[in-house]
Amino acid sequence: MPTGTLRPGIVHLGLGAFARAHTAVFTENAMLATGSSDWGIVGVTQRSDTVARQLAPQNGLFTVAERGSGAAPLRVVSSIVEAISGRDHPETVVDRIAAATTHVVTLTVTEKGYRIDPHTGSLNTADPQVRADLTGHPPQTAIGQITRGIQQRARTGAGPLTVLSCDNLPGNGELTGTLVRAFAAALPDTESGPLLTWLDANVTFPSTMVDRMVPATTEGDLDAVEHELGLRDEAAVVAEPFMQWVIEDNFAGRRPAWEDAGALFSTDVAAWEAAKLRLLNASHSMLAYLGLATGKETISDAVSEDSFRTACRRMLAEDALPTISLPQGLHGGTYCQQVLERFANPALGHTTAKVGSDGSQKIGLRLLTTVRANLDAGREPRWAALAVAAWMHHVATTAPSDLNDPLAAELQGVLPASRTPEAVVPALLGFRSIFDDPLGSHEGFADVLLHWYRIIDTHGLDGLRNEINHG
Ligand code: CS2
Repeated sequence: MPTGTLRPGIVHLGLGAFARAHTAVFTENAMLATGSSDWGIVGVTQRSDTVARQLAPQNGLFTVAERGSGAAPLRVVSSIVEAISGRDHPETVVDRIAAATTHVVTLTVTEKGYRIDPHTGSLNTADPQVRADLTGHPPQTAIGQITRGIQQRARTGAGPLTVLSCDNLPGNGELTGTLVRAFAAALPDTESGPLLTWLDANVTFPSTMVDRMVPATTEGDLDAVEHELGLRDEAAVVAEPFMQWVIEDNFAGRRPAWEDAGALFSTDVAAWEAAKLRLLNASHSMLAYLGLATGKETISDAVSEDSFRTACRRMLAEDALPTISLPQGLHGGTYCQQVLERFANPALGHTTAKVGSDGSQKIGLRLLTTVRANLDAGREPRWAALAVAAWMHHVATTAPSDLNDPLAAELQGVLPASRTPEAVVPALLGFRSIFDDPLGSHEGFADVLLHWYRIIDTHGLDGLRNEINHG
């Protein structure tokens, strides 16, 4: 699209590679399909200002390079009209959310960006940054930014707003609404009362399910794009050809015609999200931790190990599929087959380290849901337990400074000095932010975890091959 002609209509929080390769592309496609120019995106980076700095000299333009079979030619995307560093310009972020021209706030801030208290499922008001945001400092957390923006809209009468979470969390819309309301309720009474009344009447939080594998861009990717494009694009992203977006149609005001760009509007987003988390993301995590335990650098390397593919297939077929309700239009067997084919894309370079990061935030949603459902039904979640044991092994064998997880220090804190399987498994099972009661004290689960942990720790890849193939 010609740059400079778009009007901003969306504020996006969390301008990482995923947002550029997914949300920005769907939005540009919707504008191209309808001829609308109302949906320019104001992108906000959260903790690091790198992407804002990369995009600024390029007028927000960036390249999407699809990798793998069926890849489209390079594409320059122009739907981002402004890129702001939220860390450095928090007041501007609030102003943009509060602008009357803004109708939708989208967010991809990853699981940890929501600041959820694992014990209550609501906002962690003990988090130092949440506390600072509540005291009236220019907000730095996504929930603080959104709530302060809504508060300013209420004061200025800027009109309704839709907040659209695009992160891998079940019921992400409802959850975001709960967190925003919890933030509003924690403000002084004089502020919270009017804010909550306005919010209830003017703001909605639809749920969505997003899907596209987008690895972190490497220098090698940038060089390859430069070679193909003839220009250096510091903000280029690589992605698989596949992309999907399922959205609950509950908008407070105007929205882009994302359906004209291939998004599916559905009343059953919860089922789509559960299927994605417990099939795709669960097996992604399983491959990541099995790969990390056996020196495999990428997801495609991990899935090309026959025994790991078998373990994934069996987890999907025996543990996950029997315990979820699929949305209409999704065929479980076909979906699982496609997911494994997508993982095998050798051109993507999706690293096991990246997918394995932030495990404390991911395994509960992806794997322990399935574990619980099986235990409740009196079945042993043998394969899901393998993935959890591999995560435990990753936590216990990674140097503290290398463990990429917001709870790294707390996890290190519960690990015993002796790293034997018999010591590590119960110690991590006692970590209540992840394994609540009764799961953390379930003997059958502890036994199957210990079984797998011993094999990984003592016999490595050969032991895994033997046990998976003959188990
Ligand atoms: C991955 C996801 O990094 C991860 O945890 O499992 O980012 C995955 O690539 C996406 O959800 C695919 O849509």
